[in-house]
Amino acid sequence: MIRVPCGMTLVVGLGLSGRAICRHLARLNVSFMVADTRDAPPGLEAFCAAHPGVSVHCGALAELDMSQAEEVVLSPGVDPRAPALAEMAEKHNPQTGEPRLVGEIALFSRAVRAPIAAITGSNAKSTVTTLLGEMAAASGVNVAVGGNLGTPALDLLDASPAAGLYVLELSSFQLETTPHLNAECATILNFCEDHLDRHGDMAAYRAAKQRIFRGARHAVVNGDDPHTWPAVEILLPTSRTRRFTTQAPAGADWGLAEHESETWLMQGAAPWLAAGELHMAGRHNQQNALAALAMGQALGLDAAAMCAVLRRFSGLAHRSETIAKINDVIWVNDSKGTNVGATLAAVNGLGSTLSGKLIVLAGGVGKGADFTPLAEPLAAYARCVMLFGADAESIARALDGQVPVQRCVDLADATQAAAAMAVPGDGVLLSPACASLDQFANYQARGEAFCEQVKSIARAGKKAG
Ligand code: UMA
Ligand code: ADP
Repeated sequence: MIRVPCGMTLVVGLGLSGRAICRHLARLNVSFMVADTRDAPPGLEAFCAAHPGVSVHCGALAELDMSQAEEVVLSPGVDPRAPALAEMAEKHNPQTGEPRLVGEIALFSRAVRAPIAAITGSNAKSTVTTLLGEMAAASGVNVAVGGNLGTPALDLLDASPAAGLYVLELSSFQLETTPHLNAECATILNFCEDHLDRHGDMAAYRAAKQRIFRGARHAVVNGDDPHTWPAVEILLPTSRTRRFTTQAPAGADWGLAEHESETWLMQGAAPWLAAGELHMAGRHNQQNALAALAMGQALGLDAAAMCAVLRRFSGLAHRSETIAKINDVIWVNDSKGTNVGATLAAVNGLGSTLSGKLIVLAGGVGKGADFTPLAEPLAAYARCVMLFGADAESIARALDGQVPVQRCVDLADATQAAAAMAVPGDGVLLSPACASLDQFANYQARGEAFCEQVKSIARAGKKAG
């Protein structure tokens, strides 16, 4: 057994967050040591060079006696329910009452001196985080944006110490080790099955997300999805809860309604922006725009500046992104569609606009999800589903013969099969409903591989033409 010395902090994980936690503790002059369950975590040598004298344990956490540690700070990829952490999970600091097992965002909320806008949800976090960050900047706020997206939260404190607002995308992994976030404004955008391999069931996944509202001054909730509303034990006053919906809005809610024979983004009876002015496609992105407006309003951002951002923002790469039109077939990269909810939004959004049919490329690591909600929209819109990756068979079983499927060796094979099948008017959609980690480094690598293949199909199409 290796003992974590009495009073020392233990950082678990040497990834992006783990290294940010170490830099933060070093800045605070807190003495710490590091553990990573992998034998050779990436970047180990560089870390040791940057932190001489810091002891690093690589291997099972059970080899550590952490009972005397001041605090154990987990990276988001480390499950706090690991048996080796069970004893620590029960301990609290007698002075502050805070748990001794926390994550990087707990350290962030302890150290931050400016308001936090916190965004979670099963989907749309990155889109809304980016939008809100741009809205704040356009309103003249010195804003720092990061978290699960981009720069780790603790690095923002160092990189932007004078920020007047921190806009954070937060995952359920980060939230489940955050006792009190105390955000100025917090939202759960939507809720669907994801990460069940980590959280076990939907109740635990929702409970992790709900922590975003602890100590929040304002909440923004999805009126169409009660799972996003603060749970009874952390109810906020109604006056500080703003709702967005895809229906016509009541009261001060945000929603969509007809105005001058067009669909508009409205607050109550007040028209803000015609939906047609958005560059982001699909009803789900109109919902995202409403969520960003509701948060921006709660934070006191400038209305005209927020609308100007919405008029120019064209969406992020790998999210329902149209990458080519070849022989009247549209090719769409939605590699960030890593759960059923995202793929449903992409299938419904694109399927309803085509004169032909969809060919959907799906598969990868399903994270324990139930794929049956995909059967009905795919039966309505898809010519075929090209399946690849670890959970291809679970998807095939869930579709239960309602949609033609073709088994493919990998994404490249699926892309070629789609090119051979598509006819003018069709759309080919990569929206895997799964994580990519069985065949790719991450969703970006999967999306980039798809884009490269589509480019070569376009070149071959031109030659043939
Ligand atoms: N790992 C071990 N043993 C360890 C530590 C980590 O096996 O002791 C493994 C984890 O299981 C995981 C990988 O190493 O497979 C990385 O884990 P990590 O916690 O070190 O991850 P970081 O590099 O710190 O990146 C994390 C987020 N990753 C995860 O939550 C898994 C990044 O989100 C985030 O951008 C980054 O912090 C900065 O805050 C990525 C992600 O996939 C994009 N997030 C999930 C999602 O969006 O669905 C939640
Ligand atoms: P996250 O950071 O939560 O993963 P992103 O903005 O990166 O969110 O989008 C992830 C996926 O979710 C993409 O496939 C995107 O097209 C889809 N998506 C975006 N907005 C919504 C929404 N409101 N509802 C469902 N899916 C959405």
